[in-house]
Amino acid sequence: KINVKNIQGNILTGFSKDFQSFMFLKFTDTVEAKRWLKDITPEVATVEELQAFKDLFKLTKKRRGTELGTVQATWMNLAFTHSGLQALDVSQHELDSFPEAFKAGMKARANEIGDVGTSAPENWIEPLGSKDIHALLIFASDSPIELRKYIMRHATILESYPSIKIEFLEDGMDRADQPGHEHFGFKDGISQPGIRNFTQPANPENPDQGIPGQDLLHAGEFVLGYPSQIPEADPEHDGPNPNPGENSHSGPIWTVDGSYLVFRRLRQDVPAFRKFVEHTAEKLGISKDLMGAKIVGRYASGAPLESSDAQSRDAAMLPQQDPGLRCPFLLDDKNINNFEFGEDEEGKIVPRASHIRKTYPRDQGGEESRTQTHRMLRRGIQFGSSYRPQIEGFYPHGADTEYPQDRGLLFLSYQSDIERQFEFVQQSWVNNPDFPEKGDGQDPIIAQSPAGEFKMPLPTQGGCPVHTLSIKHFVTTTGGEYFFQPSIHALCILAG
Ligand code: N7H
Repeated sequence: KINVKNIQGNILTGFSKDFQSFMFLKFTDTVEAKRWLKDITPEVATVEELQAFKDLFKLTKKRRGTELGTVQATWMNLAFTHSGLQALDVSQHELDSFPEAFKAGMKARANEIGDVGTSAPENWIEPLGSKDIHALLIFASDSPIELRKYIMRHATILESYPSIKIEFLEDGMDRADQPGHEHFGFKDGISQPGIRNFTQPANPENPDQGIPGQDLLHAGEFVLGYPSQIPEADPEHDGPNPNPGENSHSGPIWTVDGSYLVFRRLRQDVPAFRKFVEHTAEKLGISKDLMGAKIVGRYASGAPLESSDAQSRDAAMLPQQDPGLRCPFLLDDKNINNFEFGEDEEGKIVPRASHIRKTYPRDQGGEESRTQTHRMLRRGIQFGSSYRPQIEGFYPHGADTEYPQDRGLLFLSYQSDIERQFEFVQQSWVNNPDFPEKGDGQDPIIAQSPAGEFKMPLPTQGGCPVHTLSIKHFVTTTGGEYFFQPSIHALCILAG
């Protein structure tokens, strides 16, 4: 049974709030840091609280027939870096027992995950990646005013603890002009792994239940102390998993019910991405909509390019216009994630190096259980203002005069093993030009090399030529860190 009272809410339920802020703290006095922790632990929102809110929201929506429910909430969650746990006086023996990637921090893992060139840590925004980052407070709210008030309250609490310094504050928000869409214009936050004994499974007899295509994984993939997809006896095991694994575990015993959080500040070059899509579409004689979909694996509306329906599997006849706009049912829970890649082995419909296929290849190359050991719960949110060429034409320095092109994604993912999940995906799939097949190319959205190749079979009536496109680098890492997000019980232990 999942301990919903003990697990922080953003991990399993997800805040899903339009306004979120991230406050990075440094501790310089252990006793004071522990006192502060004791003070704020009662405010940390749990899975149980978030689920109760969701149920209430659904109920009001049903009653009022509108999503504009009156129920609103403001929440806080809390995580620590390895140096933060050290500053809280965790014993050396326990500190040593954490996994390598977490101990090293994201900056030290730059070579493993390909943060090179302009994405290299020496170009990151200070103090992101430095050992001065000890804790991360995540605030989330439906209302920007409530969020501000709540942050001010916490800033006031911090005034009574002068040894704790606010090192950095970053605001994230859903795009007002295109809600739910990231800055390149694509709907995000669609495909998430389901969790056994937590997520409602899809029911073929009742389409209102669950999301078809969302497989339910063992909770230990995302929270420590539960069965995982991998038998513990064979940590290298990457094949089908006949038996649920032993309880996933690493680090001290109090890490049970906690999760590792990967935070990445990813800047997106929207004008360059748009130009690339336009020029390439024109060169290949296809629409911009289809070109974008070939790169991402979904049209901008979120409509999947791949279909579960055999009749619409003619790769040469893919819609040129985004079908999600005309046929909103394609975006229903029933259809939006209900596909595999197995019958499109060659990537004629969804190129094998497209973003969603690289980051979760589903049944590519055989059993899906092989890829299910590398999943993450994504909790990202946008930062910066939307790119508006009309306005930026009037103001040569862009809409935001101080940082005209600083917009992108605050990527957050939860997993129980940073190396096997986030790092593996980034290194062995995304950045690897030979995955899944030799020469397929790199992920055109998030591969970190300055330039790379992207192989795109484009079926025409005459055959299926493979186009090898040279892709530039549209996403730059401007900071990041690995955190551990403890259970409520563990917060009490850390507070002493
Ligand atoms: Fe991605 N994008 O706009 O193109 N992502 N992503 N991502 N991403 C997804 O299914 C995007 C990033 C994953 O299960 C969609 O939710 C952008 C990182 C995974 O089918 C879109 C950035 C990593 C999935 C984007 C970015 C991932 C996924 C489709 C950076 C991990 C689910 C919507 C600025 C290393 C795949 C959806 C599945 C989906 C975009 C970052 C991973 C539109 C712009 C760093 C696992």
